[in-house]
Amino acid sequence: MAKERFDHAQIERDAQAAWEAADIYRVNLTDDTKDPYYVLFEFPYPSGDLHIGHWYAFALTDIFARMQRMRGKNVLFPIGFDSFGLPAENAAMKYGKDPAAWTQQNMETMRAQVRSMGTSVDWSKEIATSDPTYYKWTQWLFTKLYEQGLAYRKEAAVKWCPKDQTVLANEQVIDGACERCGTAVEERNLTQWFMAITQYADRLLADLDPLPWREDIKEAQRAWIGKSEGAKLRFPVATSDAVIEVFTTRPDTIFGATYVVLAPEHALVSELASCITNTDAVATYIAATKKKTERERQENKEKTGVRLEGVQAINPATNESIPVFIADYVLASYGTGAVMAVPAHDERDFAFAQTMRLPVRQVVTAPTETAGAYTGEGTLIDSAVFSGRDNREAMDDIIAFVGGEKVTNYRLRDWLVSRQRYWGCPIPMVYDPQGNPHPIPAEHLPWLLPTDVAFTPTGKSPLATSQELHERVTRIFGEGWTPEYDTLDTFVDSSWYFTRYLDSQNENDFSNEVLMKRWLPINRYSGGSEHTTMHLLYARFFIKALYDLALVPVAEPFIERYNRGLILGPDGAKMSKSKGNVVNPDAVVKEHGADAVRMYLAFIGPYNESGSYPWNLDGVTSMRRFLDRVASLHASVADVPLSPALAETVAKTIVKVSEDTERFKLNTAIAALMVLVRELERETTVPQAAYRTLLILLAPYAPHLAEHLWQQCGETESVHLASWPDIPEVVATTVTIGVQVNGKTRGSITVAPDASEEEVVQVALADEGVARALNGTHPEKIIYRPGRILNLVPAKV
Ligand code: ANZ
Repeated sequence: MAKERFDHAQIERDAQAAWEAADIYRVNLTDDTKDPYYVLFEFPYPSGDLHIGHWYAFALTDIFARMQRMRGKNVLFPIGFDSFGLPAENAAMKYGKDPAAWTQQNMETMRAQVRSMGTSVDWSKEIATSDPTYYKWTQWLFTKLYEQGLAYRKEAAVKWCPKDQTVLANEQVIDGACERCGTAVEERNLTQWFMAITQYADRLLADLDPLPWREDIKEAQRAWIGKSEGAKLRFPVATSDAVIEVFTTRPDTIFGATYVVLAPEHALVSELASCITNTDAVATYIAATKKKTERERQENKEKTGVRLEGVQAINPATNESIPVFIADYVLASYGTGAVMAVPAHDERDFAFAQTMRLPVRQVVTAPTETAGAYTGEGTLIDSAVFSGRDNREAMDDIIAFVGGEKVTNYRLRDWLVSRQRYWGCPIPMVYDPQGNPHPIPAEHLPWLLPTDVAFTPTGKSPLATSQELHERVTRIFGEGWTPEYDTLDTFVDSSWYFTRYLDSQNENDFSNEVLMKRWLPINRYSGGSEHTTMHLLYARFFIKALYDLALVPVAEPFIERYNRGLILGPDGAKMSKSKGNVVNPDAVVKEHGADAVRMYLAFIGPYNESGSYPWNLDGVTSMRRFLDRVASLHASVADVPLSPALAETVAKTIVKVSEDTERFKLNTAIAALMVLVRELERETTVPQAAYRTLLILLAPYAPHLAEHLWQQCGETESVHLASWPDIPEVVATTVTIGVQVNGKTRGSITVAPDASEEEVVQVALADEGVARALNGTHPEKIIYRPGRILNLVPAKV
C-alpha cells in the first residue's frame, strides 16, 4: 500500500514555533505540586557544528525527559555550553579570530541545531562556562577550596614541544613526539596548581558502592583510583648508606627478589652518581624515558632498562647482594618509585628478567607448571623459616621479619589543574613581592580574562603578555605584586555546572541553597563513556569538597548514570574528519525529518550499553516509512470501541513502552510501537482511543509528528502536556521464542502467540544479542516456526 509522505519541514516548523510561543518546556523550579526530577546530559563544547554524536546524546535523553514530564514529574532538563577550551584558541592562532567571538558564533549555530532536533530543553536556564557571570563562581569556588588547602601549588613535570613552544597534554604526545609537528618532546618542571583529590580517594571509593550505576562504570572508577594494600620495605645499598624503599603488594615473595628496579627519574640515581660506573648509558636511557608518556611506559611492550654498574642492594630477607637497574616500566609517581623485582611471580619482572637474562627464583608453589610468572597463591618454598606456610597467611610476619611497614597506595594522583593556555578560567590568585600566593578577594571577582594577549607561542602562558593584567594587579594590590598566568583545566568548569542551572542568573551566589536542597542530587545523568573516569570523578570530588564546606547539601552529585555507546561512520570506523566518514545530521534531517533521525538513533541499539553502532541511512529511511504509516492511519480513525484483542495489545504496548523508555531501552520500546501500528493497520476502522494512546506513546520519540497528528484529532493543547496513560496490569498471554542467527541461538524474544512473522522478525532485530550477531547485515533468509523458533540467515559476504 503506497503511503503518503507527510511534509516534515512544515510540521517541524509549526510544532517548534508553537512550543516556543507557549513556552511549554520552561520548568518552574519552585512548583511543589509535582515531584522534581532532574535529567541532565553532558553539556557540549561549542565546536561550531553539531554532529550525529550530539544528536545521539541530546535527542535520546530528550525522549526520556519528555516521558517523565508526561508522567507528571516536574522535569528540569537544561542545556549549556562548556565553552572554554583549546579549539577556540587554536582558531585564534590559525585564523586570527577572537576566541570569544568565535565561541559566541558557534554557540549561536548550535542553539539553532539543538532546536531543530525538537528537544524539550529549558533554554531559560542556559549557561556558558566562558561567560564572566559563570566563571566568577568557578573562581570563587576555587578560592574556597584553596582556603581549605584543597588547591595547592607544587612543581610538576610537563611535556613540552620545543618547536611549538608549548606544553602538551598527554594525549598530544604520540611515540615521544608532538602530535602536531612531530618534534621530539621534552620534559620541563613547572610550578603548577593541583587539587587534592587524593584526600578523597577512600570516600570516592566507599560512596561508589551504593550507587545504582552499571557495574563496569563503577569498576572503571575503582581501577582509576586504584587502591592497593601492600608494604613498604627497605633494601640497603651495599656500597653506601643509602636505602632503597620499595612498595610491594607481595611482601610474601621477598625471598625471590633477585634485583631492584628504580624509576629512571628516581632521586637516588643522582645521589648514587659517584658509585655508578656506566654514567653515559644511564644518562642516555634517562633522556629516552623523558620522551615517553606514562601511558606509553605502561604499555605491554618489550621491557628495557640499564643496570646501575657499581651499585648493589641487599635483600633484607636473604641478605644477598643483588643488582640494581633503572627501567621505564617503573613509574616515579607510583608507590615509592622503586620495586623489588620477583621475576618468578610478576609478569613485568619476568619479561624484564628474560630480556636481561636474570635468574628467576620461585618461592610460591604453583598448582601446575607455568611458562611465565606464577602470580597466584600457594605454599611458600625456599623462604627460610617461612617455607611451608601459606603465602597469604605469612604476609604480616614477613613484613615484620624484614622491618617493613604496611601501607595503602593509590593510583589516583592529585589533579593538575593549571593550564598554560589562554582560553580558560583565570586562576584567581596573585603573588606578593616575595612570591607568596594570595587568593583574589571576592569583591574583585570575576577576575577577567585579559584580551590584550599575544597568541604566538613563546614558551610562556599567553596571559603573561597582557599589559592590562599587569596594570590591574599593580593598581589593586600594589607595586611588585604579580598575576598568576595560568588558566584552569576546563574539567574544573564542568565539575559544578549542574548546580548553576538551578539559578543561572544569580549574582550573589554560585547557586541557590533552597533549590539545591530540592533538586540535588541529579536523578539521571547521561553522557559518554570517555567521561567515566575524569569528568565523573572530578565532579564527584568537587561536590564532596563543597559538601564538607556546607556549600552544597549532597555528597554525591548523580544518582543514576547512563553511558551511551558510540555512533560509528557508515564504514564502521570511528567518525572523524580525516577519515571523511562524518555524517552531517543537517542534511539527513532536511531530507527525512528530525523525527525519523531521532527514532533511527533510538532504534539502533540499547542506549545504556557500551555498544558502538554504524550509521546506516537505510535505517533512517525505514524509520521514516514507519512514521508515514502512522500518519496514514489517521484517515481511518473513528470513534468506535476497541475489540478485546486490540485492547490487550494497547495495554501491552503501554507497559512495554513505559518500562523500556524508563530504562533507556529505546529500541525495544520502538519495536513495541511497531507491533501496535501493525495491529491498527489490520482494522478497517481505527478506534480513536487506541490511536490517541499511540500518539501519546509516540510523542517522546517523534515529538513533531505526534504533535501534528494530535492537533488533527481536534486537540488544542500540546500532546506533550498530555498525561501518560496509566500502566495497566497486563495478564500476559505471550510466548517466548528462541532466536538463532545462522543456526546458533543468540537471544530470546517475547511476543504475542499470534504475532506475524514480520512482527517477530522486527522484535528479534531489536534484540541486542541478535543485532550483535548480525553485525549490521540484514537477514537474507528467514525461517520461522510460529511460536517456537526463529532462524535468521545473513547474506554471505
Ligand atoms: C614485588 C612483587 C612480586 C610485586 C610479585 C607483584 C608481584 P598495584 O597492585 O598496581 O599496586 N610496583 C610498585 N611500584 C611500582 C612503580 N612505581 N612502577 C611500576 N610498578 C610498581 O601493584 C603493585 C605492584 O606493582 C608492586 O608489587 C610492585 O611489584 C609493582 F610477585 O612488588 B610488586
